Amino acid sequence: MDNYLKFKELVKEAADKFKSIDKSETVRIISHLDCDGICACSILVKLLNLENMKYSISIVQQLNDSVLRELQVEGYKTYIFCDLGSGHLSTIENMFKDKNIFVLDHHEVENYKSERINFVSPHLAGIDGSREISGSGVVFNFALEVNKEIEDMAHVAVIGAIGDIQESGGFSKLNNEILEIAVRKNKINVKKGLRVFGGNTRPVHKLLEYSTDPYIPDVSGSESGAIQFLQQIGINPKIGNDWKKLSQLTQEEQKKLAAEIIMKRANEENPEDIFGNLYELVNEKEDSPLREAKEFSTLLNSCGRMSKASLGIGTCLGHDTIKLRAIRNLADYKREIVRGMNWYNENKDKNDRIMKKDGYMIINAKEDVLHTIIGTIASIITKSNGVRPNTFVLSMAQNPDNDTTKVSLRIAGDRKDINLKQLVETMCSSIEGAESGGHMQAAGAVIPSNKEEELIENAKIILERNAMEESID
Ligand SMILES: [Mn+2]
Repeated sequence: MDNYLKFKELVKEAADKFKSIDKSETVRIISHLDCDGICACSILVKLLNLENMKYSISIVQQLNDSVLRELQVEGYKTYIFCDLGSGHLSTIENMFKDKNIFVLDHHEVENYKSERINFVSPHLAGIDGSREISGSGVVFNFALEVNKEIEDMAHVAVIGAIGDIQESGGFSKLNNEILEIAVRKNKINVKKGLRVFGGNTRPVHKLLEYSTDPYIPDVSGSESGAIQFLQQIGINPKIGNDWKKLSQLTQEEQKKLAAEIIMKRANEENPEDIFGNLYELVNEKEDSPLREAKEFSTLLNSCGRMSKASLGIGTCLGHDTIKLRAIRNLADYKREIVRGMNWYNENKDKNDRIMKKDGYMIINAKEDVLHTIIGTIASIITKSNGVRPNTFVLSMAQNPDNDTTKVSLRIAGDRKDINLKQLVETMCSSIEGAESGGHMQAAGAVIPSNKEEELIENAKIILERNAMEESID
């Protein structure tokens, strides 16, 4: 059977099981903390609302034994895991013996054949879940099979896919089907534009400074470089006392800017690679961070990371007052990131908390940086000036439980041949109680805090070896 038909078949089977749930019971939903998980949860909540069903929600950063144990004692009849669970099928099946379990996910699947779980995953149908469909896309397909009115939430599944970086010059088949529904329902308008983040909300010079993909020589990573560049090409970066936004440039200026960026990128591999699709949420205000799908996804991520996932869910469901609160929360999140970067800059030349070696860097922020922010800080560091391409950045921060430590691994540049998830797995292999996860380009783990030193020792050996391999070839 065709892979896509097979996937729809899986969706239908699970949806049929869902339809037989007694509407008087409360359904337990567990979803992932990131943008995609929040979108997936929102679509499911909308479905349960449409079906007049009751629910209780938890949003978690990762599924692990202690989370599962807490859920197990709650005594619900039906549990739905979305955007997570694929790596825990055997544990779930063992712990939730006489429960009605749904796992709607797109992550890599543990090698285990479940007998009882209603499991929907693109991987079961031979479809690549990292690229072709997100967790919210899986939930959307499932929900569509139960109630066609869920089409009104198609844009949320598109935002989820964008949050999981599944858009690259367009979408592949399954995501594209969802996008087409969102366009037909007048939720999203696709247009071509400069592929820079924050066109409606950020000053032009700032979005040029922060643009690392496309990379603009002498401009990316440098505020003064960005302002100079605008002045050189005859674009005044200011309007009165305010900085100009991209949407405030005239058509003429926008064309000029695009042409000059291409010129600057003359020595790059694809200098014209500065245009891409912009996905506009047509019902949001022009200058809102909810107007453009990539920014919307960042806002949802910020809700999760500031432990305010419910604001993200309310935003996806279209509640106006909650949207305003989510936008305010985005400002708090940005402040938290600035605080984290300040900590990094104050400590980067001291050796006790930030260890800089040839080809790698190990940061232990302990409680000085929020555990949900440390991965983002590590990503920003990999993109900043002064960090050479292919440098590994391993970062750690204390979790709020005070017993465990959050670990993240990133790499500067776009080296595609190295699997960070595997490196983290290897670092953790000797550490009892460690749980690792992630993907090729961004990976992480949670370890017992009393094993930090052991992890650092392992990391030194592994990162040094991989950094050396890099310098040989
Ligand atoms: Mn996901």
